Amino acid sequence: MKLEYRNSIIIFTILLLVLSSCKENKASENDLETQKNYVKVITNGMDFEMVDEVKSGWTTFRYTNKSNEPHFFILEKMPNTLGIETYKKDLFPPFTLAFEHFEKGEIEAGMKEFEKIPEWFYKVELAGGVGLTSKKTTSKSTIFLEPGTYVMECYVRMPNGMPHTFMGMVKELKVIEETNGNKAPKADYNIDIASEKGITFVDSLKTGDHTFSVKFKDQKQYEHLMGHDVNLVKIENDSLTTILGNWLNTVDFKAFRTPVPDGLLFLGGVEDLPAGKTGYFEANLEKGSYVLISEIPNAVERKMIKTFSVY
Ligand SMILES: [Cu+2]
Repeated sequence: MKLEYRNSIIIFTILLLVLSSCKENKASENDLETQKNYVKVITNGMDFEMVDEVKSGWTTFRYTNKSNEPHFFILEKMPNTLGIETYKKDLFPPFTLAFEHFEKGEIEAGMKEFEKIPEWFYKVELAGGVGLTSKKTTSKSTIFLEPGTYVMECYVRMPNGMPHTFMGMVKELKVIEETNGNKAPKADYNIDIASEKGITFVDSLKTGDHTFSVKFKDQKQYEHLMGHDVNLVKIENDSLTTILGNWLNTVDFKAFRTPVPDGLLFLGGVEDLPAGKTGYFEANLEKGSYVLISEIPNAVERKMIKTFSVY
């Protein structure tokens, strides 16, 4: 009697599993996004809504920015076994205090706060991410993720200078040993980025959906303590390149703040990767003028900008 009862429970459980997997299959048939194995990341305000853990390997992030501000996220691979708690405990106090000092014009006092930054911070590896993405815009980037613990953040600044990191745009992502088996995407166009040569890309291309590979020929640390990256921006006219370059100079404490200058539409890209690595991003391009630009100080002077047209 007992055994029969157990058997019927097992059968019932199996039936439920079969039914639920049918349902799942049906859902994925109707949803191309699911079939493509995107890791969905959504920002509603000052947040990253997403899973806490992914498998290692080639990973496509589909970033939907539903908010009214531009955002991005960079993945920072943490040293040893450190995670988000250490990140917040050790970095939030010195950084927030420093930014409060800077806002009051107290540069020296602000710099003094940075001396409290612990040693481990300098062992963090920048590991790619999704480039700047305008409000109400979706962007897609593909990055190879090694197993480990990552912290992702967006440090676009509030109108008062405070980076979004301290407003909630910071999240831990665990990448497990098990691989997802994904292959690298096939690129339609390649972009080279190097500290001396700058950004190399074609002068024009046709409208439509394109996948771009971004090859990091080298990498270095600039004055803002980060490396170079590639952001795709649609610009209303060519005179906006200087304004864009100035806005992206985070060494200027007044820069990188919202609201963004008019006439700029950020369409994603690939955040800082180490030398020799390649990242990918996808974009649907309409007719117009575009630039690929790096979020580094003096990007225009450093040739870390490439204008191109879409016809
Ligand atoms: Cu942000």
